[in-house]
This record gives sequence, C-alpha cells and structure tokens, in this order.
Amino acid sequence: MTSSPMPSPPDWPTGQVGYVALLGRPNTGKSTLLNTLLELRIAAVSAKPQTTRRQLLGIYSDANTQLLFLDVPGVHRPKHALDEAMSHIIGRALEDADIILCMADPTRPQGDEDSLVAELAASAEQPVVLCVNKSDIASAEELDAAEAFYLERLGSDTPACRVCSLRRPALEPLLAKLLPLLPAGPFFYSGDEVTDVFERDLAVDLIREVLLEELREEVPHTMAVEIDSWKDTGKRSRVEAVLYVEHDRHKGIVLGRKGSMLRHLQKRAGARLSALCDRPVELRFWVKVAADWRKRSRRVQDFGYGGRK
Ligand SMILES: Nc1nc2c(ncn2[C@@H]2O[C@H](COP(=O)(O)OP(=O)(O)OP(=O)(O)O)[C@@H](O)[C@H]2O)c(=O)[nH]1
Ligand SMILES: [Mg+2]
Repeated sequence: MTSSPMPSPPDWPTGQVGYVALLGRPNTGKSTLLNTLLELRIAAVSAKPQTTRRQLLGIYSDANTQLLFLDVPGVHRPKHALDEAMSHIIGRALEDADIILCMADPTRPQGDEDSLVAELAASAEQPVVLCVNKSDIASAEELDAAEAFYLERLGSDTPACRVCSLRRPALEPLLAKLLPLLPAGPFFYSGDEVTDVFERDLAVDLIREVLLEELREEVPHTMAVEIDSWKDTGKRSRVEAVLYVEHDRHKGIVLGRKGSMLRHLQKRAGARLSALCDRPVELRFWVKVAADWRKRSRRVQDFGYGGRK
C-alpha cells in the first residue's frame, strides 16, 4: 500500500483513510467521477478514449474521512511504448490501492477490454467495488447486462452501485460503499488539498483535453504537450508550450490556414488554464515534430508518461 508522503502533523484528523484506484476501460468516466467528487475540474475529460495518460491523485476529504483517488489511463491492449507506459501506471496504482473501484460503461457492449478490467480486478488482493456509470443515459437492460458481466467475474457478493458521474448527489451511494472498506489511520494530506500534482502538470493535461476536442481522428492521439516556460507576473501568467506531432503532415493540420487553428487552440486552452489557475493565463503554442515518439520509450518517459507518481 502507498504510505503517507510524510508524517502527518499531530493536529490532522484521524479517521478512515485510503487509496482508491479507478479501474476501467477507456471512456468509462473515471476522470469525470473524480472531477465531480472534488467539485473541481482537475482531470482532463473527453468523449474520445485514452484521454488520461498518467496518474492523477485526487484528494477527497470530509471531517473524518480521506479518500485518495488514483485516476489512471483506461485499460487497453498495448500497441506501442506509450501504451506500455500506461499499462505500467495502471499496474502501479493497483498495487498502491487499498480499494479497487472497478468502473463499467453500460452504453457500449462488454468486450475484450472489459474482460481485461474484470480479470485485473478479480486477481487483486484488495476489496473491489463495482460502479456501473452513465445511469442517466443507459437503458435498464444495458445497466443489467454490464452489472451481470462484471459480477459474474468479480463474484456475486461484490458491492455494486449504479451512478451518474456528472451529478455530485448521485455519487453518495458510491461513497457509502467505499467508506466501510477504508483502513483507519491519520490523514495523509491536509483537509484542504485536492491533489499533489503541480499546476503546470495539470495544465499539460487540460491542453491535451482541448486538442482532443478540437482536432479530428488520430491527430490528437499522436500529440504530446510540454510546457516550455511559465512566468507569473503580477496578476497574470504567461505560458509557452510546445505541441509535438509525430509527422510533418500533422503540423499543417494543427497550424491550420494561416495559423487559424493554432490561434483557436491557444484561445480555448488559455481560457481553460485561466479557470484552473484562477487568474488570466496568456498562452502561446509552438508546434514541433517528434517523429514516432509514441513508439520510443525514452521519448515517452521524457514527455512525463510513466514518471509521475
Ligand atoms: N451521460 C453521461 N456521460 C458521462 C458520464 N460519465 C462520463 N461521461 C462522459 O463520458 C466521456 C468519457 O469520460 P472520461 O471521464 O474522460 O472517461 P475516462 O474513463 O476517464 O476515459 P480515459 O481517460 O480515456 O480512460 C466524456 O464525454 C464524459 O462527459 C455519466 O455518468 N453520464
Ligand atoms: Mg480519464
């Protein structure tokens, strides 16, 4: 299990404290659940699979409870070095967790990735809670089918609930299932912390979120983002970031006609960073080619995938 990052100060509360790994295939709503629980937009969310590429800790605290959620990439079969790094991140979160929150998306038929997810959860030593998400849009038959698929593999006595991750009150039954499974102990973080990740790392993920929304097909999946400089001056921040593409032909798509797409991306991502940082953020992008970076483990590590704890 993951231990406290440092000894807790004596005035921090003692109660139920533990790590919860969010396990599920891509696009099930893991990051959405985290944002809704924290009532803060720290995790990138998109309608496209494989939005999350690295681990993000989300800290949910009330008077006597601290739930440390580990949002990780969706489980999928690896095709290149980036996928391998993402699988490694999932494996590490499963080792660190006190509870595994297995999430299912009932709106798509259960397939190979669901079998992988169920296998990982079933072979874990820690308690598992099943959460069938998207109850607002799934039919009763779809909800029943997803729950039956997972319970058959996890064991019929696995605690299970159906939720809509877009609505905070709808998550209370889920919290009620998690709380009794948490170990007792002192808080690992102060009650007002929401993550241990630096603003500039959250910014990278939110810029990727905009790329996934605005660019079509494979292009955003082939991209990486690096913050080149971050200057806080007075009440504003000036941020320069490099957008890496894998091929020269993608550069033109990202730039757009006379740079129009790049300006649009800067504007959208700048607004999102301003909301994250709670001050105006002026954003400037540069586009560079990092040929086939997803296949090169060194490059994948350099871009921070696999490195963040
Ligand atoms: N209607 C509905 N949509 C949801 C719900 N939860 C998530 N979504 C949507 O599902 C899509 C995927 O959500 P994410 O939170 O990015 O999913 P994820 O599991 O983190 O995906 P990866 O990071 O790719 O593994 C987004 O379009 C969300 O808005 C829900 O309860 N109801
Ligand atoms: Mg995600």
